Amino acid sequence: MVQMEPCPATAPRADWTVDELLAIYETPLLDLIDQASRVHRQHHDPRAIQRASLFSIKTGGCPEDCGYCPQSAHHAEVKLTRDKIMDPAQVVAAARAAKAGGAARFCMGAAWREVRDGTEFDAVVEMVRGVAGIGMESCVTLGMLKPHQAERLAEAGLTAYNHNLDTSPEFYGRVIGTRSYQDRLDTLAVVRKAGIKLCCGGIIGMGETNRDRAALIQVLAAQTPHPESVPINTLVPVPGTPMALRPPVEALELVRMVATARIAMPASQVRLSAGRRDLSPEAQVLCFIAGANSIFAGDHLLTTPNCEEDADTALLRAVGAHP
Ligand code: SAM
Ligand code: DTB
Ligand code: SF4
Repeated sequence: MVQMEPCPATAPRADWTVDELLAIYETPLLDLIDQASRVHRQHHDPRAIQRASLFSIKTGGCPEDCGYCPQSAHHAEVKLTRDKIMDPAQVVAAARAAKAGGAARFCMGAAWREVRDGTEFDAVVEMVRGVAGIGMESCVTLGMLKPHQAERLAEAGLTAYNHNLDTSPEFYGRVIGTRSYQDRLDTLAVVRKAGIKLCCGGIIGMGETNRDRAALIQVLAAQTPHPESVPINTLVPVPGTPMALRPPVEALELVRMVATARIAMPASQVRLSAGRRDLSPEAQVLCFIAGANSIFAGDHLLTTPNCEEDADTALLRAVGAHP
């Protein structure tokens, strides 16, 4: 049998440069969407749009100072009720309900800087085992992780670990002071080594430039293999956080970000994440055309409201989406 070389135009590349990605990001929109859509269709069924459900298993009081985040203890003016770790049985019941509502993936978030061994982590491992046991993809985001902890999560059946780089290395220090970009990269390597898939993306709308957006995608796409899942969040400006008064992002900028991520990481799942509530159905459809193939469904994200379930059902029906 003749061995076929992979098509050079679409084989995943790890050597994108920031300049190349910035040029893609700034391509006239009609051409950009067309290019991204072609790449998307070469690698995915465009009507396969996954619904993921988000659940906060430990809310608020986080020692990190992330400028965007309502859960940081540094932003004392945010009105948020802190909650300690949830009971695993309750979390698995929520996962079961999400599955019945059409979600294929259940994502659990904890407002921690890092994982500490002990009863709380034992509870998380139990949640992961329970979610895997009902046949859903599972994802957790718990902050920094040590190798033995990643191995325990892998053994419990965890599908993916979410750990966002959020923005470019250059802009990072303007957003977060309590940890470094390298800390983030180190945890990503620990996750990979344990054989867990990576869910890693970022946020637009924090005051970064187009070059910062391109630089974030450059770092993501330099991972080998690419993160299997790339969440693209738009800042949800929460009163009491330092970013509460940031001007909203133009929907077409989000379309550009999705398209650039899709072109740079053709085989990854690109997730239209926080901020979707402020998008019209038309803007969301443009994101799907440009390569987004997953949404967070459900009436809340971690601490902020999400889209109405009926509106999502109507949108997904209109585009002919199937899981
Ligand atoms: N503490 C863990 C961590 O930071 O990795 C997990 C939870 S943290 C809430 C998960 C992600 O949510 C962050 O990395 C950030 O990208 C996103 N996020 C948090 N607040 C947000 C906001 N106001 N708008 C958009 N995205 C946000
Ligand atoms: C991701 O990139 N976005 C999700 C998930 N991963 C954990 C979190 C969005 C949080 C939005 C603000 C909130 O609801 O607290
Ligand atoms: Fe803590 Fe994560 Fe929020 Fe940062 S993003 S303050 S680490 S919960």
